[in-house]
Amino acid sequence: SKTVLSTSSSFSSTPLIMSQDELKKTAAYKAVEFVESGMVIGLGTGSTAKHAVDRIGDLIQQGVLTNIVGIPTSIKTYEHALNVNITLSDLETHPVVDLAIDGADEVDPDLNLVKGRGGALLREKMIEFASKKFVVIVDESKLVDYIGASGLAFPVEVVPFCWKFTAHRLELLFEEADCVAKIRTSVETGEVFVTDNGNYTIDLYFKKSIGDLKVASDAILRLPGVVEHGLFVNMATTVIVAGEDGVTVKNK
Ligand code: ABF
Repeated sequence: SKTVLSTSSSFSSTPLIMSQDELKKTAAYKAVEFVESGMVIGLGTGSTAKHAVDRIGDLIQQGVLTNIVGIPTSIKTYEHALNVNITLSDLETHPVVDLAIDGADEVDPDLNLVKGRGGALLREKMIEFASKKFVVIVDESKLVDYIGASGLAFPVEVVPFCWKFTAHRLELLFEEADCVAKIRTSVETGEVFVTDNGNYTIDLYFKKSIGDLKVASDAILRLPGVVEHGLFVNMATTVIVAGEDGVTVKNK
């Protein structure tokens, strides 16, 4: 089902041009409307999810939301959420999360996702798997016709041990999709990027479709050396998309 909410004011004849960051913020604020006092909330990572964390912090400060417990999906989000005074916990203390809010890199028409370009896919998947509701927040640039269509990285978290071997096995697995595997390096240092869990990230690039997503997901997970991947099949319950024409709420 689909709901479209207009962002344009009826008092203005000038079209409202929003920056990409404003679109992200619009989607994030809409998602926070689903948050209720007393909830355990999965706090996402990335520039879109950061707006949601800020908004939850503001509403707690204003006394609108009370008894909120946040479960951060990365060390970065942990630090940011502490700064905005959200009480934090983890999956061991709170194994059931009421609602998780997070961004994504690609969203297909069935609400399957690619995540992890922000480097936090493992904790994101663990926390979002434990969530009764998983609300994804994106600007419209993230919508794709099929997974892989953006031509951007499809991340796989691997153990550092013999990572070149794992990268090669991943390329072989997706030979028919003309897959190229690259180790992720840090933009700042040029060194190999190390995840919050002490692992490496192999970014896969496909020239063709990877076919059935569930089959692809299972095949990647069967490779020894792989920890987790950024394909989130059938996990999102809602996707909120902010675009120039308004906010669309897509429910699974
Ligand atoms: C997280 O942040 C990731 O899963 C995804 O890779 C990224 C999206 O980043 P942004 O919101 O900055 O576009 O949600």
